[in-house]
Amino acid sequence: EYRITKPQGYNVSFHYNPAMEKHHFGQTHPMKPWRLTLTKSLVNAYGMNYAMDNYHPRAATFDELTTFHTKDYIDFLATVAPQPTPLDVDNPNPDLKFNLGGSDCPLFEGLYNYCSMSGGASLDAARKICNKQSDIAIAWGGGLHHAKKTEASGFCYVNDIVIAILQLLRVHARVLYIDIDVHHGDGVEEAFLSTDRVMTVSFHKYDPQVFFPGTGALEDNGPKNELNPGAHHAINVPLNDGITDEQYEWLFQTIISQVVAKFRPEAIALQCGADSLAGDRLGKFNLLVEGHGACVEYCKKLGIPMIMFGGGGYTPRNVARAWAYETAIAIGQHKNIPSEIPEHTSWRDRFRQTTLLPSIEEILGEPRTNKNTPKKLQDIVQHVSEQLRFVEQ
Ligand code: ZL4
Ligand code: CA
Ligand code: ZN
Repeated sequence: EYRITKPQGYNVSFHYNPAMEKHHFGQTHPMKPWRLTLTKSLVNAYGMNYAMDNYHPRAATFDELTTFHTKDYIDFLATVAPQPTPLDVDNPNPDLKFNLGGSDCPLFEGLYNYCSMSGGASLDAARKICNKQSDIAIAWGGGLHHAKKTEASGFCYVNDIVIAILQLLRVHARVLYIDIDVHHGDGVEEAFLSTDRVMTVSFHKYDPQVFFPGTGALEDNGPKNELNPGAHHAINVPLNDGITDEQYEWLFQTIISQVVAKFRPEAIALQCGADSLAGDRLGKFNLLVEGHGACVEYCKKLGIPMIMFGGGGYTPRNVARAWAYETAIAIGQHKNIPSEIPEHTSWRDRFRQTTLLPSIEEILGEPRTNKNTPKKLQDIVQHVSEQLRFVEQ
């Protein structure tokens, strides 16, 4: 019934491979690929598909995956036999390598297909930005920011973001990477530590002894030596539990406006991890879909070509809400769609909920205690401003 018409002169593309959802990390593993299906069904229920170019991208090839990863690692990923999920967390099979086969990065059935589809969709999005067919390209199946050159980490095996940014760098002089997942975007940061053509900015919960991956302190801005052009090009925004929309939006806009003024990116890669939302199974922030989406809206308004990636997000109904709402922001329709989720999605039956934008009380009952003091946020902004003074105009 809903059908949003295509805007003239502004192109948004949606890169989605429906075969990703068939993959399972294992019972009770937090990462649930079917959240992508839930997202897509909500996007379609609102008729947003009519306002975008929809692509079913092919899987990335071996050569595409090895633009970042080593051949050894991708060879192993492509050929290793699936293993039952280990129950003993600390003692995964000693024959396994590359940090594979533990409880975070299990060797599930179809793993290589899953990874190459995620990478393929993000690379397809990057190509549409490079050839200017899209102003915004959306790849919710990507955003797997922890994967390293030769190692899996934190539910991530292939770093589709790095592969997509390498593609953007063929055409664009400078790319800004922004990461609003509740975890530190360590894999992307590490990949570009030695170049001044990529600046990385991650907002995340930071509590090194307790919270994964334990990196991303305020003072970590890339190796500082005279010979490293990448020095000062890694920005970290460490946060505590309970941060609110108001605080997060203020930090995001204050920091990103300064970064953009100084770095003058020609393209933006935005990782939209939805585990920074209130009510997430792993994250403990108090962000609403509106607050999370305000970051996306702010980036869109910069008028710089942009890829939007997925990432974390462990309460599937909230992930779908956020990514559907952010798809609406991309096409400029978020103020026009009703918060009441269309009847035929059977959201009422499945989740006993009917709104796209629930209040914090509807999500949590009681919000998390906010452990972010105004003083701490001021100090963060102060430190970032000082770092940016080292970045050449
Ligand atoms: C699980 O229930 O902090 C994996 C992982 C599997 C099923 C059964 C096994 C039970 C929570 C997490 C034992 C699980 C123990 N199952 C996991 C140091 C850790 C070692 C592993 O959003 N145990 C590791 C990774 C993080 C650690 C977060 C975020 C990705 C992203 C982008 C990655 N790893 C302690 C935890 C479960 C599980 C339940 C889990 N793992 C929660 N946090 C982690 O940034 C996509
Ligand atoms: Ca982050
Ligand atoms: Zn995360």
